[in-house]
Amino acid sequence: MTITLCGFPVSNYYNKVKLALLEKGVPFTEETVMTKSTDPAVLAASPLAKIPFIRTPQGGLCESQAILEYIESAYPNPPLLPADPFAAAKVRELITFIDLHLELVARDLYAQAFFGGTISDSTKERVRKQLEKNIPAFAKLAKFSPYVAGDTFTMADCAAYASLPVVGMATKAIYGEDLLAAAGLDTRAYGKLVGERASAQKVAADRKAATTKA
Ligand SMILES: N[C@@H](CCC(=O)N[C@@H](CS)C(=O)NCC(=O)O)C(=O)O
Repeated sequence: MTITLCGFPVSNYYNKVKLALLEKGVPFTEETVMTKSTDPAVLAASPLAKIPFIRTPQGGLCESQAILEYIESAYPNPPLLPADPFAAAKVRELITFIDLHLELVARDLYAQAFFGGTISDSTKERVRKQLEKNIPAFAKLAKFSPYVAGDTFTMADCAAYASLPVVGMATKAIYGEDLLAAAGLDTRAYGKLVGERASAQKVAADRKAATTKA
């Protein structure tokens, strides 16, 4: 049974899934699929044409968290979730904060922060207000001791390693300060620690190669 990971290695959600696959030693291949595809085969697997999605012998699957949960159930070892149900729920809680309350909010900045576009002052204001509420809330839940959920690397680290730097860079580009750092989150030290893992090194090298090529 093989998995094909579809998307591109610059995407944070693609890299969230890729980290989990690499950490768990799941065999997979990669297929480049860009966003906004109109290919029926892509839309069959990812109806919003969002990446990443995976192809499995049973069919396609999109949404990074659904993919992580599938991988965790299909390939339980090594685990990326604690065995204790409450501890596992706390990991999922962190992922929701990272994906929904930080990354998805900051996403409205990317057009200007990364892609040379322009966003309105009202968007900048709205996003800042939201992030200034959401980041301290995340900081209350996140442990960073040394991993996001505590002493063990979990799937929350796949989300955090992939998305926190993007949130930091986007806010720095738009507001002149990294709002994560401003809230006292040392994501640089965290990134360095996770960056020592073989999985993260592969993700970072592939991201760099894809960026250089583009
Ligand atoms: N909730 C989705 C988000 C995925 C997502 O937003 N992917 C971006 C690339 S990083 C994308 O496909 N954007 C294009 C679009 O939304 O049309 C997930 O967790 O997989």
